Amino acid sequence: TAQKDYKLWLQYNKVTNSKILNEYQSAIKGIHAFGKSETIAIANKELQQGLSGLLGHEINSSTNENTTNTLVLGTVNQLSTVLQQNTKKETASINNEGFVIKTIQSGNKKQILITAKTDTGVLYGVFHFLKLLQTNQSIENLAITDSPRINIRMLNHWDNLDRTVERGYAGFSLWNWQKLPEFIDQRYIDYARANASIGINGTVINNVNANALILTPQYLEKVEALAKVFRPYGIKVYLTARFSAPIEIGKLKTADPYDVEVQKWWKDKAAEIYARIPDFGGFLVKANSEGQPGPQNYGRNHVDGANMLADAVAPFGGIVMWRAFVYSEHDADDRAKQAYSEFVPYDGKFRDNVIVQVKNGAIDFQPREPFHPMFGAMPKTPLMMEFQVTQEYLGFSTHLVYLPKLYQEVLESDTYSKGKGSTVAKIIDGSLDNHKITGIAGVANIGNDLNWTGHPFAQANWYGFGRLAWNPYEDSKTIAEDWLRMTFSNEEKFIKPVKEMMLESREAVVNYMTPLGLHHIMDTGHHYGPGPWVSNLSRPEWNPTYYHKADKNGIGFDRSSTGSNATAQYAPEVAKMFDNTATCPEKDLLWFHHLSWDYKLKNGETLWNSLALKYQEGVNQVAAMNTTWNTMGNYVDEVPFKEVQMLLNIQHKEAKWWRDACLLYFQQYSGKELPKGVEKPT
Ligand code: GCW
Repeated sequence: TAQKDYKLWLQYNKVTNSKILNEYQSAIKGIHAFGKSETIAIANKELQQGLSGLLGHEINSSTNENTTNTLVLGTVNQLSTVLQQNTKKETASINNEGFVIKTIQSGNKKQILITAKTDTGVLYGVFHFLKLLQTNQSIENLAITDSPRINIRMLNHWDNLDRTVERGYAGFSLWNWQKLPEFIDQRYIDYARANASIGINGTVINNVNANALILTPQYLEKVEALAKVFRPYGIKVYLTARFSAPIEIGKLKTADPYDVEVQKWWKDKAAEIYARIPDFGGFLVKANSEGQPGPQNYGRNHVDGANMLADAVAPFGGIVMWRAFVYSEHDADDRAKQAYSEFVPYDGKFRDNVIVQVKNGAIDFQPREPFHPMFGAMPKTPLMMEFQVTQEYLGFSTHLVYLPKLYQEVLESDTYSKGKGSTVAKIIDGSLDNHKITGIAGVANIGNDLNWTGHPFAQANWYGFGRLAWNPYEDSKTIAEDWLRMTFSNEEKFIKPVKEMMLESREAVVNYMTPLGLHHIMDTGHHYGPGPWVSNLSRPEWNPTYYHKADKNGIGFDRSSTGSNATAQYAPEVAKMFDNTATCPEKDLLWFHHLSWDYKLKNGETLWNSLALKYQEGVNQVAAMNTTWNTMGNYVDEVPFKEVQMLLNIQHKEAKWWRDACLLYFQQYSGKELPKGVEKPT
């Protein structure tokens, strides 16, 4: 049964509702595929596999194109003239990766057509069609046109060459460097297929804390083999570039971006990579951050570094994704302000093929952070979103947390950069500032665990990331429901309560870890479990005490105009809202303000009482998740059912651990009793 988890959301279980099954069986008698590319063959095979599971019998995959009740697929230019004419309007409205799914009726003949401008578009259309069946929707009269809103939809693997995964909680890296290039693990193919099913079209296969060896011929040969596997699935490979690679593997004395030999070294390296991988995507770079080398080592700046690499890949159509995750111990009055200060002055100075990759919040992938102030502040530079799918600060792959809720909250945030309605989504999809290159990255939660992600429900975070990358305006509720139907069951008695549980899980983790705007109080280094008391680390901004600043007078980080003034990095409307305790959303209160323990919240309770009640609420929410799950045994396979049960038990125990540890610690400062309703620590 572990095999079932492995299949992710592509279970293709036989449709159980007989009316719906009937509808599908009579509408789909055969498949006809126009075109012979590898991608079309993959699409055809996926349909056969999916349909034989869903309908319970094999479907003829080489049916004559004129037969009624045939599923017809192919790119627009391969279709018959009649079919081309029939979908002219629809195909004109899609982009290169979009697709059209349309019921075509002429006389007694009825067919379903899946078409697109490219083979990859057809493949995406096929997965979309299968999703309709997996989620039991009617296919009676289809008229669907859909296109991705963001160009680059990618995973970032923080995978090291020794197969350890930084912040990975699902086993070791998928990439078996030792056996590559000759040995192609089936897992690479299944990985590509799963990604294609949600529209992911790029992957950075190695860690941003980079090892220059990946750029040597010995490794490039292996990267080439992976790229070959991914290509027909529409997925491009990207690599991280260690800035000091010219020294480490190129025998140069410097990596100074102004040095002509260094520039030439990168140009030659790019040419060497493209000779092997003609569709290589480009480089992702972490520079001058957490000890990584970068242009600042030579007195140069981010623009100098990024543009040098951009010039090297430009002739081949490559891009550079330059990360904005920088902070320094030398300027540590408020870490949250540093990326903005280092980058915003350079707006408009980057080459056309550079995109700056910004984490969703200004600190580091916390259970909740206000959106990063860089979004909206660099209109002349394309900014790409970096979300974390792996749960570094959210209970690893042990806690059930449905992350699309978090992503959606960020994407919907209004930056006001061009007045009301300037949401983060509109910045990263390029629509607000008219950018040609647009991107979104998710730090992968995937490893070689049998079920890929460690926690069965963490599969939903991979899935949901892909869906939001395709359409950042989608509702995370719809995504949760689709995922549940595709993965487990279409029974309403299952869907409704489990969906509720998923949707609440994000707020639960915020409540039992960092309510009311608290952040970064996890134990240090590994970031698992509470550690608000830690204060002895060498760099000030590594200590949890730096972030919560609890004392007898109160708690919270004053980032308002009376404090670090980080609020001033936002557009005036947003700055004003965060700056004032009366208008600052309570969920972000202690992110922006240091308030007395007696400060009254909107519900009339003191800050101390509210904090304690929030911690308790988090524990209660996890208890409720347990109760819900315990009644779902009939709808879920035995292995994932039991796994989730055990994991929820740990999560409940640890929610209490968080509550007790944090409240006992903060109580030393507040000097107050726990309010009624909050369980006493045992
Ligand atoms: O979240 C922090 C992590 C580091 C990571 C860094 C980054 C890859 O603790 O492990 O390094 O961010 O994003 O660069």
